Amino acid sequence: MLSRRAFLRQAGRVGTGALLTTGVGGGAAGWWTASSSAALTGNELVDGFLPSPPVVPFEAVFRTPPVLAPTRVEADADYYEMTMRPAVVEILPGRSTTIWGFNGQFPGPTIKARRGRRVVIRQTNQLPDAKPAVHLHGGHVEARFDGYPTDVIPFGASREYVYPNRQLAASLSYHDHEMHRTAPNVYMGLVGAYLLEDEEEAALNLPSGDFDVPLIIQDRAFGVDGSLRYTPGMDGMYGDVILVNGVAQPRFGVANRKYRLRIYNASNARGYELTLSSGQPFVQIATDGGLLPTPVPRTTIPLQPFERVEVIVDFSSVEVGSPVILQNGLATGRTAAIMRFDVERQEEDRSSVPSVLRPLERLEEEAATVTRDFTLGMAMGGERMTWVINDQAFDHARVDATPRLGDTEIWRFTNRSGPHPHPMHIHLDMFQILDRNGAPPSPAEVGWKDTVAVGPDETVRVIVRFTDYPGRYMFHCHNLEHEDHAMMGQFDVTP
Ligand SMILES: [Cu+2]
Repeated sequence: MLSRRAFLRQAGRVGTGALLTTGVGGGAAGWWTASSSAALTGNELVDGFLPSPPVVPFEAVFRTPPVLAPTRVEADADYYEMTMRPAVVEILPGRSTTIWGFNGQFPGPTIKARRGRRVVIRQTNQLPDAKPAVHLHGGHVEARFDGYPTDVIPFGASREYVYPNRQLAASLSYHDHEMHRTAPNVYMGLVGAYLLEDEEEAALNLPSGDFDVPLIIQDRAFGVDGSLRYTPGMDGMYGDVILVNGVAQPRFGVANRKYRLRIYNASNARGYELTLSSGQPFVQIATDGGLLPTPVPRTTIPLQPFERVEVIVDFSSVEVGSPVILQNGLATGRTAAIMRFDVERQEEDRSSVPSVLRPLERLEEEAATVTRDFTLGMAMGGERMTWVINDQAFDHARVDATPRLGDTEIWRFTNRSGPHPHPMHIHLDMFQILDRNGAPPSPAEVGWKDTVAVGPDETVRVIVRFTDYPGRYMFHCHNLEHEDHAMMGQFDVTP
């Protein structure tokens, strides 16, 4: 553990120091660098910054974040304790990187939750320079446990979060949600996987154990000394080093059999179009909210920040000794390759992918009582451009929607911000996509979602039912720099 002074010295090098002094809410000019075109592909230099030190692709060994053990187990609940603290880790060979991690780990430890069993996590903040609010992304939880951006944990304090897990099995994540500071905090490492499992899914005989792995994909930039460099452009922060589970472009030695990959785009701003160099399709089995009704083969999977997919990749068609590279079709140069699977051994495979996964309860358009319109755009906020919803930056004194508990509503997101996509996230309840520009969703998008990509000039209608918990919740763009400045609103579920 670093002393506070040593830590602040490090933080200065990290580059968040400059961000911290600009304040929030629309005052400071020049919060981001001007080069938005660089941000669009992520491959050019942003305002003359040197590229990160070189990484030899596929040299580092793939790993999965450790699964956290509960500190106490009761009949219907598991208790955990985590401490958010700075830590020095080696991400680039021979260089030290200060991260902010749950338990000092980047990404944080994985929580394995069981449907119907409560999870109680006591979070302690030992970060001198952050006041996190921990949010369970995709979690169906009471407002007081949802990590409202001002419900922060001061330095040295603790806060308990209760997650009932009365929802369908899905790959969720937990991460910081501090007001106007989510982007740098998550960038520094405050994110982890939360895998909610249930008996229905376990009965399906999908690949499990060592063959069921999370891939938490993020991009980061580094200074020559190994420090994380945070220099967001207009469209957000783009790094030139791709990390999977905190490892730069790792290699994963696999058997020639099926794997279940839970793929998280946990990048601040970067979008991906995932492909396999072998040309084989992924078989998508889940969206953000868990299993699809039926598996969907896809050769390309677009994924905006904090969308997730779960896929089965069958390496049995690949000759032992051959590599398969997971690629990003949206990138060129050093960010185009994400990781490599080296098919290095034969192994029996008794898992299967059934043709029917989980019946989907469709929300009917006719059940909706209200349609709400949210136009996504840019506006001048003080002296700089800011991201807005319905021409308004986030204001925690303003409520943007007041659904009644139990009601079903249609929310229509329209993107009027030029070439920038916006992954829109709604807290509290998963939703379903009704249509994109009037066309029904593809089979890969018919499942439950908590984050939906709204592309340039696109109008996406989603349907959502507000259940169980009254109170104030957020909805926002999950490009984290957009969210912080200030493409976010709140809804107040009234009993
Ligand atoms: Cu956005």
